[in-house]
Amino acid sequence: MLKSEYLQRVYTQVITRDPDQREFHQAVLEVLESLDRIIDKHPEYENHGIIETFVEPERMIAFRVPWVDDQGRTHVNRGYRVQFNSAIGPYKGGLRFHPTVNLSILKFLGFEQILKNSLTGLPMGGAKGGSDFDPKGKSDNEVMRFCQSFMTELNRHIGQFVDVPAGDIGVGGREIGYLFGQYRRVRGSYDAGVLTGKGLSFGGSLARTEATGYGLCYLTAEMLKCMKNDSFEGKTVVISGSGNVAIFATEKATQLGGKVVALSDSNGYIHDPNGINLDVVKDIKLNLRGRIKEYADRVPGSTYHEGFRGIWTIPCDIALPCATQNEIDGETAKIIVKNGAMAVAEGANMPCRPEATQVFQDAGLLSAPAKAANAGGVATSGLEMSQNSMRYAWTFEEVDRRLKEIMVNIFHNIYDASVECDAPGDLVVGANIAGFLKVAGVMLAQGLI
Ligand code: NDP
Ligand code: 2IT
Repeated sequence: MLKSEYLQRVYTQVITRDPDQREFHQAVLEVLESLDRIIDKHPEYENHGIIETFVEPERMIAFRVPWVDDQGRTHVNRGYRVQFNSAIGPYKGGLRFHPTVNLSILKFLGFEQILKNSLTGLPMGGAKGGSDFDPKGKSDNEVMRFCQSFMTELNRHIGQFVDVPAGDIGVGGREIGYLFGQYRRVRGSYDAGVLTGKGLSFGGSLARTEATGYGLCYLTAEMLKCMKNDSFEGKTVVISGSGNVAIFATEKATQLGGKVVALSDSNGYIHDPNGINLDVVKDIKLNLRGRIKEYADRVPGSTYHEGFRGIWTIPCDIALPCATQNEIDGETAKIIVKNGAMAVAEGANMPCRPEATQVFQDAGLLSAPAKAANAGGVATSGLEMSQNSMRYAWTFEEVDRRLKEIMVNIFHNIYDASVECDAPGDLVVGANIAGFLKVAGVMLAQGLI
């Protein structure tokens, strides 16, 4: 129950309007609980209807995506783009291709993206899109035909000054390439800044591929340094997932002196007490598009276990969930605490259920929320847009330096916000409030109501 009658009313309306959108409710409630601490100081929010406006997307686009498989059969998927908030810049956020995609998932992700993008300090609004298409087991040609059909519809809704999609689960360099090719074809114009995560030879930014995982570790390192006078050095790290975020989090955590001992996919997890051999993982996942199980066949001393949740029974000092939403529940969190972890940082979006975050906070673990911890991906997308506008490309070192600076700034901004609203060290509250104040201020200044 929220203390503020206004916030409770808004939350009740969110539930009543879309009773089935559980993930969206969860994301909204967490933010409203944080705002509950400051709402009395801001009567202008209620007077101008800011919160009820904030929780409603500016626009939701849904469309059919027909495509033909290699056997000549027609399939029809659903495509979406949720353009949530464009107060501080063009809509920006990833596309997810996964069978679980629906409006609840995309509204939760788009909502989180508004605050995340605000925290980066770059001028980007919030959006998310995608499809219930499953790229797993599809040939390159099938993925290409799907992407072409998807973009044939999406192209009219996006643009470098309008809405700039990028990757997310199931959408990586291959998909962005096909999507960009189709955009260029149907528009007859080379608008490099319309998508981010592009290939390096057609407007992509160096370090964008690495950015989310690297950024996660930069923020975690700053948190460890400032809040515990500690570092990754000598720490055991468990990372869930084995996709883009997990792979580059493993790379950076290892470079910073940590030992990553486990990775997973939706079927199961591998445990390698000697420390993950990332070359093998990259070969399996990036070259062969294989399953994480194959790691145990290739690396002596490692083991594979069915079921992705079991990864959290492996003791670690630092837990970096990098797979998907709600993978850590309260019970799992208790196991992580019991095994002696000191910090959790969310690489995935909303991987911890609210009960889990509560368990971590009650036990005194450092806990970095996704909208801050994984903001390095979209921040570097913002840097890609800057480079596209300049028609110029920075070096890897230059982009990486800017990424690191942004992540360090985010940590300090959210930490300072937590102190200012009387919840020192509660980075969930800090991130929600710091992200929100900026967007709400702009909504008021622009008279968007
Ligand atoms: P990828 O598609 O590259 O990898 C996803 C990984 O998560 C795979 O190992 C996948 O396993 C696993 N996974 C997906 N769904 C589930 C599920 N339902 N249960 C268990 N495991 C699952 O995606 P990313 O690495 O890009 O994304 C991972 C997370 O990071 C997502 O939450 C995404 O929103 C977030 N994120 C991504 C950013 C980016 O720049 N890419 C930026 C910020 C956040 P399997 O192969 O078996 O499906
Ligand atoms: O969740 C995210 O921040 C992303 N998937 C990256 C979005 C982007 O526009 O780079």
